[in-house]
Amino acid sequence: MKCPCSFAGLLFFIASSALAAGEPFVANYDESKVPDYTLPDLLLTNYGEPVSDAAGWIQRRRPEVLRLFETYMYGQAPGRPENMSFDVKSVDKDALGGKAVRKEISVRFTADPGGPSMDILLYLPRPAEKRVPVFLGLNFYGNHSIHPDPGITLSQQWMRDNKDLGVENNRATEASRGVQSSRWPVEAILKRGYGLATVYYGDIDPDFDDGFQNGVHPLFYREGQTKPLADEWGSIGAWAWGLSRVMDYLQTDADVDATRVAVMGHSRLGKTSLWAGAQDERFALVISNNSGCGGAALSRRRFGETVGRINTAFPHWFCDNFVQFNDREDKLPVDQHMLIALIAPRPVYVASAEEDRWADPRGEFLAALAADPVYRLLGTDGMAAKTMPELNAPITGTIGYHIRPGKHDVTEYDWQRYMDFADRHLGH
Ligand code: GTR
Repeated sequence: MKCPCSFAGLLFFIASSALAAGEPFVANYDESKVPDYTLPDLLLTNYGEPVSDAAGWIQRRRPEVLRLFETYMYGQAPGRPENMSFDVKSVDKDALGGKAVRKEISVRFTADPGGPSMDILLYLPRPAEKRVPVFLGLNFYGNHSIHPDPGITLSQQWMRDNKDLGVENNRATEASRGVQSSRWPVEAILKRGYGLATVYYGDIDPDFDDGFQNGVHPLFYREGQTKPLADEWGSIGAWAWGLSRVMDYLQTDADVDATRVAVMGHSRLGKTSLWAGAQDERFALVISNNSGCGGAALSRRRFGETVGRINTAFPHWFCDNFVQFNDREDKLPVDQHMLIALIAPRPVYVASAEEDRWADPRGEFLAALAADPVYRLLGTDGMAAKTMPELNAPITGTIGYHIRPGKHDVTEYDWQRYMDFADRHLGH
C-alpha cells in the first residue's frame, strides 16, 4: 500500500484541496435535493421559554430576534446623525405636464455642506388631498433613470458601468435618463393617489467592495477604526439606514402622510427594504420584490443562491459574522421567516417571479408562510393560504404574496398588486 504521506500523496492532497476550494458553484434547482431542515422556532426565546401572547413577542422575543439579525447577518447600524439636515433644492408644482409636483431634496449627513449627502426625488400627485401616502424605494441607476422627465437632476455619483443603460466610465450620461422607467410606473402610481420617493442607492454606499472607505460607513468610525467590526453594518445595513433617513425627511414634509409610507425594493434592494422595515417601525407597509437569498428566501433550503455563494460574490453586503454560516446554514440562529415576522403586525408583501429560480420563489413563499404565527399572535389574519398559489393569483391577507410568470424584474403587474395591497391595508 502506498504511504499516504508520500510526496506524490501529498501533491495529490494539495491539488485536490485546491480543486475543492476553487470548485465552481453549482446551484441546486432540484426540489427533491433540498435538504431536510428545521427552522428556528419563532415563538421560543433564546432561553427556551415559549412565547404565547402579543406582549411576550413584543417585549421579549422580538428584541432578541432583531439582535440576532444585527449580530449575525446585517450588522448593527448607527441611528440618525446629530447634525443631519434637509435642503429642499427644487419644487416644480407643474411637473409631468401638470400631473405631479416634483421635489428634489438633499439630505446632508453631517454639518459640512460639502460632506456626504443623498438626493431624494419625490413625486406627489396633483391635485392631491392634503397629505398623501407614499411608496419609497431605492433605485439602481440614479433618480434620473426612473423617468425621462428632464427636470430630474442627473446623478454625478459612481455607478456600475453599463453601456446599454448609458453609464460610461462609472458615470451616468444623458442617455441614461428614463432607462429604468419600466420598473417605476410613476404616472400609474400618481394616478392612484400615491406619491413616490426614491434615492440612488450608491449615494448611501457605492455597491462594490472597497473595504468600506467610501459611502456612509467612515462617518461613524470611532477613533482609529478603519472598517466595520464583525457585527457592524455592511452595505445592505447602510442602504436600509438610508431608507430610515428618507423617512426622517418624509416626516417633515407637510404634503406627505408619513404614517402611510410603504417601503419597496427589488432584489438586493428587496433584501434592504425588508431589513429597513424590520428595524424601523415607522414604515407602515413593506414590499420585497424578488429579494431571494438574504431577503425573503429561506437560507436553509439552499435552493439557487446560497449563503456561501452570496458572501463570496458580495463580501460587502452583510456583516463579517455572516461568513461563519457559509455552507453551515443549519447553524444560523435565524432564518428569513424571522425577518418577515419582525415586520408584524404591519402588512408585508413578498413577490416572486417564476423564472427567478436563483431567488428561490418557493423559499420566499415558505418564509412568508412561516411568519404567519407571529402575525396571528398579534391579532391579524396573517397569510390567507397554506400552499403556494398559482401564477398571477395574489394572496392579500396581512401577509401578501404573489408569483407571476417571467424573469427577475419589477413589472407593471407587480406594482399594480402593491397598490391594490396598499389600498386595502393603508385604507387609501
Ligand atoms: C444577484 C445576486 C442576488 C440579487 C441580484 C440583484 O447577482 O446574486 O442576490 O441581489 O444580484 O440585486 O440584482
